[in-house]
Amino acid sequence: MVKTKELVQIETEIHAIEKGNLACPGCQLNLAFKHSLAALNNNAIVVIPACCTSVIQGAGKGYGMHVPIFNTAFASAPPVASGIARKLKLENKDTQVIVWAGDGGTSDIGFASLSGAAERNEDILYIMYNNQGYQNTGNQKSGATPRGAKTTTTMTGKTSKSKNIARILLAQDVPYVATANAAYPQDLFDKISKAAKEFKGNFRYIEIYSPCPPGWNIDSRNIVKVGKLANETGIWPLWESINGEVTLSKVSRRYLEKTNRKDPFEFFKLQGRFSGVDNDLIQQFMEDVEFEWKWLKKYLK
Ligand SMILES: Cc1ncc(C[n+]2csc(CCOP(=O)(O)OP(=O)(O)O)c2C)c(N)n1
Ligand code: SF4
Ligand SMILES: [Mg+2]
Repeated sequence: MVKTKELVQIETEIHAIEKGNLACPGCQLNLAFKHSLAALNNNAIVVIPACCTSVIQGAGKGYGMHVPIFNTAFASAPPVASGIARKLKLENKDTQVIVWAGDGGTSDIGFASLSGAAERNEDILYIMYNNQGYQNTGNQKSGATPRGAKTTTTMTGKTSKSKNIARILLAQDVPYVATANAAYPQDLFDKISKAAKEFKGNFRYIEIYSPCPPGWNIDSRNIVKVGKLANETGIWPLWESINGEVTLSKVSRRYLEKTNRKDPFEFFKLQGRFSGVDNDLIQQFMEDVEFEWKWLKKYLK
């Protein structure tokens, strides 16, 4: 795993996104973007469907991103990226083509074209940053919003289970699939780097847990704490699948044993989106989490 000192050194020299961009204070997608692009030495072309990242990239000269960006309509990001990747291949260029998309653009509106690009095994690294709602347009629920979370369209808490896109793509035999978390930059850096180097030429998918202070109603000073608690409570396990072989990532291994997990109340109490929500819904959400672990245990190498 990349060492903290090494990562700091790399990110001092390579930063894909400038300070003073338009992200809200504490925004985790912003950090996730920086860590991901640093892992690629900024050698990437990034295709972005409508989302918060379309907005934060520019407030004028000197505030933008240091990588070429194609902003696209929602469902067209994977086909646009496919075309760019094929053209780069014809020119023998090694630049990595990324789709960088939100959870709404991935699990709902862009899902058909994502699934199509995976089926064609396009040479794309698809990264979904998961802030669990349509945050750019004011926190509406998405397919990735967890059960129990309040959004502007689920005002007393979402009653259905979230979609698990990583597992859906495993069913499509995508060669590299992983979950990550912006609060664990070293793990994220290593996964992006591995996906880019070892699986070049294939479709790859990484999903990054990216807490959002206004959407989740969290004090931005607690944002990394919430990200870490998602792992420490077992709510967001980190794993990767290489050609269908699933392994738990180092930072999540000890939480396979339920008694090692922190009390989920620690996680819920820091987020306004869960406050006042019926206990039954919270209970069902925790059952969803157990379902995930049951699946993991079945498939672990
Ligand atoms: C077809 C279409 N429908 C709706 C919109 C409005 N819109 C722009 S960004 C966005 C939210 C995207 O949510 P997500 O993909 O989760 O990214 P986030 O904003 O959370 O970063 C919506 C609904 C749009 N641009 N195009
Ligand atoms: S709304 Fe959330 S995801 Fe969007 S820029 Fe603000 S903190 Fe980041
Ligand atoms: Mg979102």
